[in-house]
Amino acid sequence: MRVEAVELRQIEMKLRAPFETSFGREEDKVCLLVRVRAGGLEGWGEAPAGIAPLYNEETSETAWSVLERFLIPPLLGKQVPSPQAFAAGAVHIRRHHMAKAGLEAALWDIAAQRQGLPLSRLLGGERAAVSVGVSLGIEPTVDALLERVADYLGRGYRRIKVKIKPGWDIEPTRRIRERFGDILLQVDANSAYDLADAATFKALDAFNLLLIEQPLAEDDMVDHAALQAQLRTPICLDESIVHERAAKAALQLGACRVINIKQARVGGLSAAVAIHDLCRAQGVPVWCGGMLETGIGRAANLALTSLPNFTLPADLSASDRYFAEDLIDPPVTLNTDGTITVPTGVGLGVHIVPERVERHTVRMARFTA
Ligand code: SMG
Ligand code: MG
Repeated sequence: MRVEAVELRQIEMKLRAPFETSFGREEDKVCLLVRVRAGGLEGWGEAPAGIAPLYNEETSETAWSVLERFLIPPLLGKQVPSPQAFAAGAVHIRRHHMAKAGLEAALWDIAAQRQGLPLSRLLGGERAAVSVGVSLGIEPTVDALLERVADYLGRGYRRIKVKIKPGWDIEPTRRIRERFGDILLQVDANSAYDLADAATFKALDAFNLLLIEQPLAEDDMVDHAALQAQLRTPICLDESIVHERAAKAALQLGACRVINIKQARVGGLSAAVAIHDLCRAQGVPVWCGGMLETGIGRAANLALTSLPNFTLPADLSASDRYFAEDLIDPPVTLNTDGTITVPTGVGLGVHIVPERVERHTVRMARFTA
């Protein structure tokens, strides 16, 4: 495909309610959208880098800069044989995974359209619908959290994930178990602890959690291995798994027993599929994480989650979990059985509403051959 033009947009959308984690509180969704025109087709991708480098090192500003200066110019007017070829050609640019993933996703959208296939099929997906759960932020009180859990269970979500941090861990988990019994429950610390906090995780071990996500520093595989050896509950790594080599190292060291795959964190859908395949070969379950994506990133995540080794519920909720109005129409909705249907149209398979994209754009630039 010959790349004719690329459009970059920074998007800002009010969240329906603030989302608080161990590293901060967000009231707005901020991301970049990448729109590529190639061979007469148009593809969209989302780079979910926010305002501040709190989840990882990227921001919408760094992603914009790297896309504008280093990733987009070499593509303009050139033949790009495949999304994988783009990914391989971008390896020499260090990191900036979300920036790369946004552009690669747009190329995947086009590649799927060219073959007349839904993206899920092109990636090797098999499922028509995927099992999902909801991720709940830190609330002012445990009672407020319990109300949120009740609300989302009532909407049909079958798995609850709660954010934890020191001082907000054992008590909320215990109260959720007391009130809601044997629901599918997991916790996510976003690296807020160190190995000296092992006692907290041993206490959490009693609650029969599906997994404990990213308890320790993202670059500390050794301590994660030491902690995992003390726990019955599987540790799941999120921030630590930045590429396939990190996944290999984590599994070899016993730093986790489950992996959260986010295509944006690992540098794109190609890398995400590679990690999925590696884990599948080793009998390690994976699940699809989320970065509060708009419908555009959500559609790519749904396609990815349809691959066979995504066996635990995804952090993929309906559009109305975060947005009064999504950028796609119809929005993503939850089925009564706690699943979300994988789009079946060609490419991303969702209808992007130009007027809504325009209304939420705070910065835009077009690059042409
Ligand atoms: O997309 O529903 C979603 C959010 C899922 O909790 C979620 N993501 O560490 O897994 C994680 C967080 C990262 C984003 S926090 C702003
Ligand atoms: Mg996480």
